[in-house]
Amino acid sequence: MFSNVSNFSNDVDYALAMIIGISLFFLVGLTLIMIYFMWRYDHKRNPKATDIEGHIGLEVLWTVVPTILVVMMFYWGYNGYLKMRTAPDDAIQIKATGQMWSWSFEYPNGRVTDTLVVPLDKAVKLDLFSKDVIHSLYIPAFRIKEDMVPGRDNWMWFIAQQEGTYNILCAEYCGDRHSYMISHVDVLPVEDYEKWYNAKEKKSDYPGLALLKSNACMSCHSVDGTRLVGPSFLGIWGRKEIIVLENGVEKEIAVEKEYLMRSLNEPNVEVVKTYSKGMMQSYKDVFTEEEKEQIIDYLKSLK
Ligand SMILES: [Cu+2]
Repeated sequence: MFSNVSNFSNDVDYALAMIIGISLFFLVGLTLIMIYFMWRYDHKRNPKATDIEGHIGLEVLWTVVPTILVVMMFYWGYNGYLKMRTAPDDAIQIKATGQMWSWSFEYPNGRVTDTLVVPLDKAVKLDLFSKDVIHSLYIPAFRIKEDMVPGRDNWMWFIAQQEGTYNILCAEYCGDRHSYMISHVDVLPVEDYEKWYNAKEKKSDYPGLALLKSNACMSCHSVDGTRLVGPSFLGIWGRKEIIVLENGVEKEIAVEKEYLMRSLNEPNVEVVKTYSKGMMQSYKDVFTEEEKEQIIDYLKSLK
């Protein structure tokens, strides 16, 4: 009757259905009784008001029954919660990182991806990290959601029980492009997963591209000319831009190595006109000088 996509989905669906069921029963039941009383004891049928003394039996009944129901609701919730917070020791450990505005997943062999790939029927533990603000990794089909809080380690685990592709969303508002923090999890049969896991990743012609991807640069800079939070990378090399200097003076420049380097190191000093200051962090110490060169090489190629 309930979803069986992950080892938690059944429990969560059951708890939700029971709580909604109990709530609906009382909503409908109490409403009907109220309507009946309004009819039965109105002025015509019951002209003389009478005082009704307390009734021990009823008092006990409507104290005991709701107490039992509430304890049952607590039990369903607590039971599911306990399972979610008890990961098996042999779970595959994957490091999941959220940043404005993308996800990355790092596997034990060092492989890094922007979508999650997991084997069927195997326990997977995600160690959760945030590079900037609070994000929340949410896989609706698995019925799991957990916050990623910068500076505070967190984790979640699951067993995927059905092959397929399921959405990954961010469930904590984290800025302008929060709604674009979409990825997915592919659940593969074990053999296919092993094959995927052990496959050599093709080396890109541009190591700079991998650097941009793993640092979520493309969340704010498109490569197809679309205007996002920052200027598009398409055709950036040699492009004439009006930049606004710190003293507010505007100046036309051609984007070349010097400006790109400065934008990586001190991105908020000379911002291209019409774009907001303070949207980008400094990558001065994030990338080595060699990596910055590689990034610029890749940007040059985007004509
Ligand atoms: Cu987010």
